Amino acid sequence: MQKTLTIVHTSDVHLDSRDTDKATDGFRSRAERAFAGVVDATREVDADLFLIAGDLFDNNRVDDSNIDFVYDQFARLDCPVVMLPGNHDVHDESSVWNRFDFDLAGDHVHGLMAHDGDCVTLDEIGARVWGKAMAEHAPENYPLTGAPERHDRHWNIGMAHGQVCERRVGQGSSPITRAEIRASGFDYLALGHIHVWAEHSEGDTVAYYPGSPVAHFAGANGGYVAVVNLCPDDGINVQSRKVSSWERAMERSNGGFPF
Ligand SMILES: [Mn+2]
Repeated sequence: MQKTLTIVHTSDVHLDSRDTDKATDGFRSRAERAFAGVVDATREVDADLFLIAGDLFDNNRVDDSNIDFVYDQFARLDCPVVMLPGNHDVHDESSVWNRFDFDLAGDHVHGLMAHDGDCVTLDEIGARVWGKAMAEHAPENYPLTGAPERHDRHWNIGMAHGQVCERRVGQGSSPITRAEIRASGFDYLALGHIHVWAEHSEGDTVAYYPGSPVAHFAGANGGYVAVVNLCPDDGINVQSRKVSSWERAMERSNGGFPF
């Protein structure tokens, strides 16, 4: 049965330890620092569920130390974590996800890794989370095709990494049409790929891109996560929460001199 839930939703962290010249506060990169900030926010709001909608890793060749960093961050959480690959960490033969050890990450960590769609049922919080791992970021990859029927006893959560558009034709890779969102049956659709905050709700489905939590990747007004409250009586409320700031990144990248 549906219960009141709080979800923290992020995407597009682009973890890559090569950004070492921006190391501060014990982190090796702005992406690491921002991701730790996302985990801090997840703890602070006492989230029931943490969603990462693609591009957690910047590419499939990232050093194993980046994966170890993610294990360490997930060890700070006790809520379920559900992750979907994106186009930078695409789920192919050479995928970083083939090196990710879910046993090491912990029982609370789940990946949606099937190319025809995967669904995690979390009865303890009354939620089902569906998403389809992309094998290739291509115009023929349709992130919402094959979504399951609704289960009315659960919150029906979708995850999709791609570009929201009017029509598939001529709209680039991994298209997600407005009509597909409207017909999806999801209560909440956790989008990823676009680096700035944007709402794409359609019909009864609330849908957001939270943008990258790394302000440096998102522009002057970036650096947010989405905090999603789902309430059986009052519906779904989504708020942005700042986890990193451009000013701070600029200040730090100039040796602490603010200008
Ligand atoms: Mn992407």
